[in-house]
Amino acid sequence: MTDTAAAPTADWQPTACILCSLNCGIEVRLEDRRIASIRGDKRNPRSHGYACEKAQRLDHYQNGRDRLTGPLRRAADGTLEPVDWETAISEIAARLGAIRDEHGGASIFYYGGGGQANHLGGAFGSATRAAFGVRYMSNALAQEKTGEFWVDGKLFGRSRCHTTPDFERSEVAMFVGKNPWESHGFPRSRVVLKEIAKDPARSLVVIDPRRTKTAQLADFHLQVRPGTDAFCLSALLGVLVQEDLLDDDFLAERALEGERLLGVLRDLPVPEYAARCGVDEELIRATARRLAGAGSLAILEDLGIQQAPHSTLNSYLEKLLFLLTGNFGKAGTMNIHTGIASLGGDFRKDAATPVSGARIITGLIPSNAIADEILTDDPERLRAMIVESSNPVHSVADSPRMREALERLDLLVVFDVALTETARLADYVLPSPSQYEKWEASFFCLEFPANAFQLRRPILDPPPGVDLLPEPEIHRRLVHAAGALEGVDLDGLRELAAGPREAFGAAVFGLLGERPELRPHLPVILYETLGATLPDGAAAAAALWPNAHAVAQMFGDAVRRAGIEGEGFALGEALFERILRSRSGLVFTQDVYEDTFARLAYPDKRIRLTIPELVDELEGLRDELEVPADPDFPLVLSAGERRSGTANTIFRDPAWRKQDREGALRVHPEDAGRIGVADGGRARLTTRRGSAEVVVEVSDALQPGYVSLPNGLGLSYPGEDGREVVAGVAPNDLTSTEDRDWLAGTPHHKHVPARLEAA
Ligand SMILES: Nc1nc2c(c(=O)[nH]1)N[C@H]1C(S)=C(S)[C@@H](COP(=O)(O)OP(=O)(O)OC[C@H]3O[C@@H](n4cnc5c(=O)[nH]c(N)nc54)[C@H](O)[C@@H]3O)O[C@H]1N2
Ligand SMILES: Nc1nc2c(c(=O)[nH]1)N[C@H]1C(S)=C(S)[C@@H](COP(=O)(O)OP(=O)(O)OC[C@H]3O[C@@H](n4cnc5c(=O)[nH]c(N)nc54)[C@H](O)[C@@H]3O)O[C@H]1N2
Ligand code: SF4
Ligand SMILES: [Mo]
Repeated sequence: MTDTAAAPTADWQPTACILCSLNCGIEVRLEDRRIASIRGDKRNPRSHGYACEKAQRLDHYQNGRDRLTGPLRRAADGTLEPVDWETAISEIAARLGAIRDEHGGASIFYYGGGGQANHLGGAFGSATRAAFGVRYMSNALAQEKTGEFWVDGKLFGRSRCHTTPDFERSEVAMFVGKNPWESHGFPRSRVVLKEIAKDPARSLVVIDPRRTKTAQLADFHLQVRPGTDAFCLSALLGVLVQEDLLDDDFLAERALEGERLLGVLRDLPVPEYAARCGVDEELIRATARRLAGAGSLAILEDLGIQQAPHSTLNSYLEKLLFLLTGNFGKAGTMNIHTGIASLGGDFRKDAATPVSGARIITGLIPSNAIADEILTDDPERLRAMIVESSNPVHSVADSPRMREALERLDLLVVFDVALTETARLADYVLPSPSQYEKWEASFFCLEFPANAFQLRRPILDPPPGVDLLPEPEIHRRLVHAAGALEGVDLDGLRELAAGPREAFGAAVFGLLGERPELRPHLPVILYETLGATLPDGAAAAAALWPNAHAVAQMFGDAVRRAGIEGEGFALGEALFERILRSRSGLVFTQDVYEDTFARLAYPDKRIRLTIPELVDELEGLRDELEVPADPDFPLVLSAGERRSGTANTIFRDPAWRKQDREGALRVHPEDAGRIGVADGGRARLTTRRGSAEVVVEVSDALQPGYVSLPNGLGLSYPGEDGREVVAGVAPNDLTSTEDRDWLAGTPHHKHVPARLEAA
């Protein structure tokens, strides 16, 4: 049920937590400008009242001391000075235009477009990119999920055939390099984990080198040696094939091209691979049998394998576990979900970056390749960059090199709410109201069978006296300053928008048919026309109107099953109206399991099991059974562990963290003992890239030889006295851009060779 009928109580206002991709629905109560009380919103159709403890700290985002108050420009003396919007926009447009005219739009790069919850503004980025001929773009997905997307594309025919686990209903739930107790990743994570753990008929399987809070609940914890998942996963698959545990009926009916893959798995030396990954062979066999015997199995992989050696191969092997056992397209298994908008790039034909030839997947350049594309004299290099809602100086591998690259650019424009590490390097900083002060939405809509979306309305005004513009308005101004909408009769369209929608739609789509170059500008055109007719200042939501119609067209039955009525155009309109009115969000599609098969993109609706490039890599694992140790860097550092005290760089104030203020390096007692450092003591951590002093937390949840640093620390933040303080270590001061997957370019953040010495 949605909440259109019941209005929220006067002082509790529905919105969402913006700290992770779940965007749990919350209700908040304000005291002056402070977010004073927060509770889970029971009406939210995804989170049903669930929220974790981090949401209680949201005021540290809303009222951070380093929030920007107006646009800034780099002055001749190198400092950032205040500037008015008109000057900033016209200068940026002139400079971007000049770079495009001299070097081509391919030299201007766009990065970001939304963090964990602010994707509405990013939807307007297509207009700015088109206005300046921008060709290359990327975002954080290109340092985690692009390998997985590539695999989806090969298995299912299209990288947008993305599968989602149904843990609510699964008999066996499996997590590979994923610690949902801390990082969530599916709705009501902790509630569901506890339910599975306490039910003797259900099992929890975890592959993680650490005994995480999730692993503590597990029935099967495969505590792999760091970076050896390819051996562990392929040994599990080897057992399935060799012990004849495959779902032959499913494979015969739904899959093709299995011969080569199954041949390799049949010959795979399970005992040697078990030894290589450090997991008892009997545990691997027992786990494989449990997976195969389960009535339903759902699996979630994440950074522990995506940001580690054999990243893309790992994603492939993970997916084979559920495919070979037939756990696909049924309750409690893996299904292909609907979506409200794409989070990827523009899906152009460019297969590789212009300078280093890195593979572009779903339109995104690997984050690790960015510096290579700038720090070169190649005439094709990137020369200007627009960063929107992202902090790449902090979040991309090798921060010092990223900093050098951004300094080398002819122009850097940064959209943000705070003076971040990246904004400090900008030529222009363009500030926006916070996500609680404007219309916003997250496009992380990944659920099945009920997929939900929430359009969030502002719950307070921007602070008095500040000079901020929401991202859609910044894009609109840039696009006009570039002259990209000249000759478009916006007044005429605005008049039509006040009348029947169908006539308005015909006019807009007629225009795009005549002038296809205007298509990327649709969000801005709608914002200026349809937007003016929407209630409560919801102009930015006009950008969602074509999405509502596209969803209605692609998934009409699923939309109607969600209780939205109509046919054709009327269904799209009804969905759009419901989006505008449902303050706590709505279920926009209600799927049936057969939809998963219908969504396969190969015309014959069959899965392709063999991915030749990755089967080659799988065969090559035999050559990696012996790995020589590096005496200079005997440890493996996991740089960027999610903890209850981390939230990417959305909270910049270290005071939000009640414990673990500096983000301790977790170390096994044996390693701590060897270098003579006690719990709470200090040590020096060194990698090939850099060195940092860390606080040590001694913990036997790790294995010897393995140390782990949290993500999101090492940010510069003004103290009470206004002086900048840095708490903890920025993980990417220690990582290198060349440590990446050969195929997708995803970084090996979880696998950095390191050494530790007493400080
Ligand atoms: N609290 C909190 N939650 C978050 C975030 C946050 O900053 N803080 N960030 C959000 C974001 S952007 C993301 S992408 C997700 C990420 O969510 P996760 O992927 O769950 O987060 P991590 O802790 O980075 O990594 C998961 C696990 O991988 C394990 N690991 C490390 N090396 C290996 C290995 O070689 N093999 C295996 N199998 N496992 C390994 C680690 O021990 C860790 O437990 O979290 C989201 N949720
Ligand atoms: N070493 C290492 N590096 C990692 C990881 C790791 O595990 N280890 N994890 C990687 C992963 S999975 C991810 S997702 C990335 C995340 O890294 P980034 O993509 O850089 O994202 P965030 O840290 O979430 O930063 C979001 C930015 O958006 C800004 N912001 C918040 N609200 C608004 C708004 O309304 N408007 C605007 N314009 N800006 C806003 C915030 O101030 C912040 O600067 O980091 C990656 N980097
Ligand atoms: S951090 Fe994630 S799981 Fe926790 S309340 Fe926020 S959105 Fe929900
Ligand atoms: Mo992420």
